[in-house]
Amino acid sequence: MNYPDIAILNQRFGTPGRIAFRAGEAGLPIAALVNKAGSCEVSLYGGHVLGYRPTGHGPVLFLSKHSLFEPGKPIRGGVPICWPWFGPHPDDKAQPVHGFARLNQWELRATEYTSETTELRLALTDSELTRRVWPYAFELTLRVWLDDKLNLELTTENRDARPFTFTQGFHPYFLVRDIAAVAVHGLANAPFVNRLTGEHGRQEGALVIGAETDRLYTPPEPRCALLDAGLKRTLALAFSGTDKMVVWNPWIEKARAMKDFGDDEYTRMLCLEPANAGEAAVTLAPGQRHALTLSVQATLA
Ligand code: TA6
Repeated sequence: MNYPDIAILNQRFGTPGRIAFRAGEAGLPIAALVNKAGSCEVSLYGGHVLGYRPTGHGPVLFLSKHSLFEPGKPIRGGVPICWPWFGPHPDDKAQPVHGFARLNQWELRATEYTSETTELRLALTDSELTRRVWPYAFELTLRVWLDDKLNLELTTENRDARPFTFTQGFHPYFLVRDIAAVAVHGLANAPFVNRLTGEHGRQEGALVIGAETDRLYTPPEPRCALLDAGLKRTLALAFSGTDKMVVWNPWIEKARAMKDFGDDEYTRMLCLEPANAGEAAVTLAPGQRHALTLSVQATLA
């Protein structure tokens, strides 16, 4: 894959002390954003937030030590963009899980900063390759910006002459000290579907993780909090554009089965994924847009 020239990216879009580009693993172009409240790194491959570190805190996102950084392979950790389908392809199992957006090089559209914020805007548009798999004209834009939070906004525009329906999600891997010492608040009494069995349930109190967990929740409010006793940290999530959130931890067997994930890494991560999945699929008429947003704020517990 031909990556853009890092020197040109810095010349055109960089700002010393705020926005810089570098060649990461396998030469992937990475944008580093900084403001007084923190820093984050974004790979142009996949439109993929790799890391986020608020000032005064440790890393918020998990990145597997075994992740691949190869064209056509997903990065394991950070915030994968799942689009235009969430989970397995509805009809063709030969297609990659979670769509092709995270497997493509995104175009850098703009960077900007103020005294409070630093922002990056990326875009992915249809191509001959994408149309072979998903026969529609589209533009996907991703805004990543830092204020006192990490903020993401994924906007889908239907540029086709026909309506299209898609599913999508942010798939953030949050770093935890010990999966046995975390709890997710804000899901009490929320209905969920167990994606492993298809069974329906209702959350009683805070969610704690003690086995493989893959659930599609309908939280009462589009927000939740991850309390991490080990890190003495709370991550407050707020989202919009869907009323669904997937909670995932692969646990022991699935962790062992994933080549790009350490056998014991399940103890250090939890995915809380705002997603237009299942019945929350989105249908856009030609010219219509839809935005999915997520913000993450770290505070001392
Ligand atoms: O979001 C949960 C999930 O769909 C799980 O079922 C599992 O497949 C996970 O995503 C990992 O997906 P990935 O394609 O990143 O391996």
